[in-house]
Amino acid sequence: MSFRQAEIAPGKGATRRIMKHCLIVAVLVSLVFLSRTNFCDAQDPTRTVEVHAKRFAFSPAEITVKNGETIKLLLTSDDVTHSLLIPDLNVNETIKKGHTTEVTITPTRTGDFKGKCGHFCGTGHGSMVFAVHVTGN
Ligand SMILES: [Cu+2]
Repeated sequence: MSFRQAEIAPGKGATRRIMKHCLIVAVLVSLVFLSRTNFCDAQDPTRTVEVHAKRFAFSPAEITVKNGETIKLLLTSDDVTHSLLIPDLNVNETIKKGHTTEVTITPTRTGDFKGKCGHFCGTGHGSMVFAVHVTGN
């Protein structure tokens, strides 16, 4: 190694180290960004609806949403543990008393989607139904 190369080499190494660190930071920033993005529900909710579960009904018991609209449901229980199960919209959330469960839905087709309580909560459990009506734009 000549004197000149020895003089240059540390500078190149430092540049490589800085570039490597920048690359690592860029990858980490990308991972954080990607982890915060839910591609199924990429939009911000246009509406928030509070839904109360109480033996033996949901209130409201039905909601109407436009196809493609993103809405956030805030689920709370006024008595015991319930759940909201809407299989066709991929909703399956436990609703515990004293805790608000958030679920965001973006229907991609029109129709009436039936939901129900999926957690046995007493004799009237079978009548705890919910419906999401998805209308065209
Ligand atoms: Cu129930």
